[in-house]
This record gives sequence, C-alpha cells and structure tokens, in this order.
Amino acid sequence: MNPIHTDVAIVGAGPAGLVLARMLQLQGIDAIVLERRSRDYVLGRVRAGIIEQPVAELLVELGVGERMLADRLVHDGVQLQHRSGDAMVRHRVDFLALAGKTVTVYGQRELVRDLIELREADGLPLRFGCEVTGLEGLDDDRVVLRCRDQAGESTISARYVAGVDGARGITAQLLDAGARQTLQRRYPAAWLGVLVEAAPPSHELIYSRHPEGFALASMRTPQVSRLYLQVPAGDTLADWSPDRIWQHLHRRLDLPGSPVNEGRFLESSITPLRSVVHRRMRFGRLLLGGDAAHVVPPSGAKGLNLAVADMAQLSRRLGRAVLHGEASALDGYQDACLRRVWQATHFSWWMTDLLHRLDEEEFGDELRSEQIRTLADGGTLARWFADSYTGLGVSSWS
Ligand code: RFL
Ligand code: PHB
Repeated sequence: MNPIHTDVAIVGAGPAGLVLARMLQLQGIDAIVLERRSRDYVLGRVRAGIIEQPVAELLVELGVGERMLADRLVHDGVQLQHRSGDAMVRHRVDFLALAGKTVTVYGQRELVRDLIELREADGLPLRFGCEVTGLEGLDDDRVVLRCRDQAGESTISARYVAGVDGARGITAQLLDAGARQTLQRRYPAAWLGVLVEAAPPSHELIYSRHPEGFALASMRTPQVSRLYLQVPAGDTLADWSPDRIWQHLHRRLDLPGSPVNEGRFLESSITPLRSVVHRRMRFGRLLLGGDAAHVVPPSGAKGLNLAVADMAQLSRRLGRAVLHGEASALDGYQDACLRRVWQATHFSWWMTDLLHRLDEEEFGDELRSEQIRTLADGGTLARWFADSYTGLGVSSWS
C-alpha cells in the first residue's frame, strides 16, 4: 500500500474527532480520521444526552444540525429533588428566565451518526477498525503514526496529529505522565445507567439527592427514558438485578403522581465518577482534546460540550498553521482551552458534591439541602447554575 500523507491525522471518531474533521473540511484542510472500533460499535455506544445551547448552535453552523433540529427536545428548565423534613420535594430551575438559554436533548449516538454519515457522503477519509499504536517525530517536520488494522500494520505521515481518542486512548498514554502534568480526583461512587423503553417521569430532567444516593431521570425521546443511579465504586452490573434497579429508581425518584415508568432495558452500563485534567495539551505536533485531555464526572453533562469547545479552538489554530504557515498559532491552544476546562471541571465537581451521597455526615446533608433551597429561590446562585448548565459561548472555529 502507498504511504498516506495528510495535513491532520485525527485519532478517534468520537464527537471531538468527527467535529474537528468537519471543521477542517470546511476550511479546505486535508484530514484522515482513524478509529480503532468498528462502525457498528461506534454507532451503538450510548453516552451523553445534553447539548448546551451554544454548542447546538455551532453544530447547526457546521451543517450537521438538520436531524438534530427535527428530532431534539428543547428544555428550558430542570427539576431538582431532595428530602425536606420527612418528604421528598421537587423544585424547578427556569433556565430561560434565569439565563435566557435552553439545552438540547439529543443523544450523542445520534450526533455521532449524523457526523459519520455526512463524512461518508462527502467521500472523505474515515477508517474504522484501525488502531493507532505509536507516534514518532512529534518535534520533527512530520509525525509518523503506526496503525494496525485487519490488513496488518501500516504508517501514515501527518503535519499535525489531533489526539482525540478518549479517556482510554493511546495518545496521552504515549507521553510521559509527568509531562502531561495530570491532576485527578476519584470518587467512591459510580453511575449505573439504563436506557429504557418507557416514557420519562417528567417532561424535564429530574436530578434527585436522596439519602440512599443520587438518581437522575433523563430521556432520549418522549418514549425512551435514560435513568441513572449512584452505586458504590467497584459495583458491577451483576450486583444489580433489574428488580433491584427498579426498587432503587422508585425509592429515589418517585413523587406522588409522578412515578418512574418501567419498561424493557435497551442498554445498561456502569461508569466510575472521576475528574482528570492534563494541564499540558500540546506536545510539539500532537494536540490533545476532548476526553483524551480531561474527564469530568457526568453530573454536570459537560464532557461532550467541552470536547466540542476544544475543537473550535483547535480548528481555528490548525487553519492558521496549515493554510498560512503560522505554526505559532498553536502555541496558545492549551491556555485558550484550560480556562473553560477548569470552569467545567468546577461545575461538574460542584454538581457531583451537591447531589451525591459521598459520606454519612448529617452536617454535610444539611448544607447541601440548603444549597438546593437557595437554587430554588432563583437568586444569584440559580443564575450562575442556569448559565453554567446551558453553556458558555464557544470561540470561533475558523
Ligand atoms: P470519545 O467519545 O471517547 O471518542 C474517542 C474515540 O477514540 C477511539 N480510540 C482510538 N482510535 C484509534 N486508535 C486508538 N489507539 C484509539 N483509542 C481510542 C475510541 O474508540 C473512541 O471512539 O471521546 P471524545 O470524542 O473526546 O468525546 C467525549 C464524550 O464522548 C464524553 O465527554 C461524553 O460522553 C461525556 N458525557 C456527557 N457529556 C455531555 O456533554 N453531556 C452529557 O449529558 C453526558 N452524559 C457522558 C454522559 C458520559 C457518560 N459515560 C458513559 C462516560 C453520560 C455518561 C454515562
Ligand atoms: C443523559 O441524558 O445521558 C444525561 C443527562 C444529564 C447528565 C448526564 C447524562 O448530567
């Protein structure tokens, strides 16, 4: 096979890699996307559901919003539930009134499908089942990527490499841990998530703080619920029979007149809660982004949104470097991203702490209940919450 040369090799066909590929295409920059999993696997993965308003607007600007605009649910508020005295109570936070913004409910799986189908229709390079196993020459004129697929080993050379291969990818692992300047926090809890063929209990998301642990009722469509339970870190799906899952969902989420609806499980998974930030995101010609550069606990619904915001920064800077020979444009990439990374990391940490049961301390319980009441009052804290949840502005991508 002839060696392939490209301007930008993109490692990973998650939302970050696929959005970057689209942004580069619109700027007229050559790129190839390399994905170790099969096409079916990537299209089957259930993950995020909430897209911030500025990110949804960006996707429309990129020409990938058609199906999203037709099928999405727009939410202009959210429900927070907690125990007050002997009863569970629910408060609404009105995003539109407090921040003038909404969020889009549209599955990551659907967004990834839209991006893949568009790239394939445009006949642009996207290889599934192709695992990147090594990178050489990060400080030279070109980087050589070693790849492995069904046909065997091959190499690709690129002027720049986007390391957007997720939290368990290889690009960050190839670097010395010290060089990445990594900070992290692990929580003693995980999320058990189920996708259920049944209507959600409310037309809005319900985030519930309960003495037995956090629960969340989200959705994908008016007929499909996405429900989550806090479980101890280390639990596996074998520890949670369907009966036990339903008992806990009912106990933690039901209010009179608003029960969780039971239905067939379409998917189930367990995700540990953790925060990771690699404070260094650039290594010569390798630029990290998305989950490969930082992981947030899902409590704040920020991971996908942050990945897209990184890509806007990267796309504009790659444009200047590749099209105008201004390699120095990439110097500012990491600093431009890190402010937002820490804001999202803070918001996700704050949501996780507010809503989960992470210790047995009654003192902390009272403090958190008081914060939820303060949010319900609609003052400054509620405005900050609504503004942060619905999303900060995204920088220009070209
Ligand atoms: P991804 O999606 O993990 O994609 C990385 C891709 O790289 C591939 N790969 C490789 N390819 C080639 N060679 C190698 N050596 C490779 N190593 C890995 C992988 O197969 C994969 O296809 O990372 P990306 O693009 O940075 O996107 C990040 C998002 O997927 C993630 O942040 C969100 O899913 C997080 N998240 C949420 N984010 C939101 O904004 N809103 C939400 O509501 C939300 N809910 C969630 C979530 C994540 C969850 N889990 C399962 C972690 C809910 C959950 C439960
Ligand atoms: C989801 O619908 O999957 C979802 C919603 C809100 C979150 C996390 C995940 O905070």
